[in-house]
Amino acid sequence: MPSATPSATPRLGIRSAGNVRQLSAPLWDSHFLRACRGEPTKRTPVWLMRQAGRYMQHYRGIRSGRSFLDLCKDPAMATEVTLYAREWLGVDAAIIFSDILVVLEALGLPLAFAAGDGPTLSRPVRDAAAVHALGDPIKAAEQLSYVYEAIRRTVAGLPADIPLIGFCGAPYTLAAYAIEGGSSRQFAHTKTFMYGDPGAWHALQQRLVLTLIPYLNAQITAGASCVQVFDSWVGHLTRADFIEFVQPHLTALVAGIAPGIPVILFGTETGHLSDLIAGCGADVIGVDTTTDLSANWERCGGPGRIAVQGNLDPCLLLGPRERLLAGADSVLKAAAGRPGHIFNLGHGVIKETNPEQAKALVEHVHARTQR
Ligand code: 1CP
Repeated sequence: MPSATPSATPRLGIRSAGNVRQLSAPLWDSHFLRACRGEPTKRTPVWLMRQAGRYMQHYRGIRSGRSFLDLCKDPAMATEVTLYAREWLGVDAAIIFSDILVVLEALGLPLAFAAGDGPTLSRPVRDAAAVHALGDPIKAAEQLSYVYEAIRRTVAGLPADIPLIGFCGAPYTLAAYAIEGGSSRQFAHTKTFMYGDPGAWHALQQRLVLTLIPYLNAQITAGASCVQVFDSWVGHLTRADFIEFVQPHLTALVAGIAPGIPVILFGTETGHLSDLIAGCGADVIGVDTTTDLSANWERCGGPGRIAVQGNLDPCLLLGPRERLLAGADSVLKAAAGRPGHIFNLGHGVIKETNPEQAKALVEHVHARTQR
């Protein structure tokens, strides 16, 4: 593989230590990775969280007759779903088809996705003994070899200038699923555990971090050239709780990821936490719909310090085309063409979305931002 030298002054970011993994020149210079590094791009890169999923007929066809987890564990199928969505939408990056919860299964928690319902983890972690009973982190990361195989196959099938994003759930959000035993609205069990036995909480966070570091690095070795950490539910915490219960662990996770590979930290309703999240070492901060993109960018240090990703309301994809495109223009206006903006939704594509709307959005962002 030909290697490339950095084509612009590296950002002030904490982790961008240059082209350490020796990415190919087309990848290094891709719109998406340039934007992650805060460098100018010929157009604003765009991808959509949950771009492969139930809103696509192709996905529903592949999924029919199989459980969601079986699909995740079949590298050929996961590759097919990832590549199809990327190509059909014409987006600037692919994200590997998988789920954040497979890590909990690999740590020994039985996981199921019942039709139409959210996930269930039938042996919730509710005390220190359950934390200690979790599996060995290195063995858990090894057990996820089907993810690495899907990444190898996907990278082989992608155009040379399209990066693949690897991902994981953040320690807080994974702990919340492990403790609740599934989805939650108020996270009462999680907070009871966290406040009631901080020692066990920190032990659980450490066990997760020790698993997620080799997991993400194996994804990078397999070919992921960026990673996104989904901290979907961390917005439920106050700043003080974030500092006490989350910050040290998220910081340790980011510090353990191979240098030179951009890290996107994403959470919803995290406007009050974004500077703290950025301070954990993110190269890119994910901005959700409820949060002002421009104000938050400045709060995290602004362009030149960090890149931003977001933040169109996914519900706009359900409405009339004109309103959708006007909404996209508002996001672009907030970013104001400043280097380091990656266009995305504020959260994942909703399953009722008409895929044509998603495709029109991608084309619109590309057309509007040619520079
Ligand atoms: O076919 C089906 O029935 C399964 C639906 C589905 C899909 C397509 C689930 C179940 N997960 C996924 C894929 C998925 N999940 C991806 C694929 C890549 C892509 O974006 O195209 C990713 C990145 C995730 C990540 C994920 N899973 C998150 C973080 C992102 C977010 O939305 O905040 C979370 C919280 C999950 C848990 C999860 N997986 C699936 C469900 C129904 C849930 C629960 C959500 C909840 O608790 O409300």
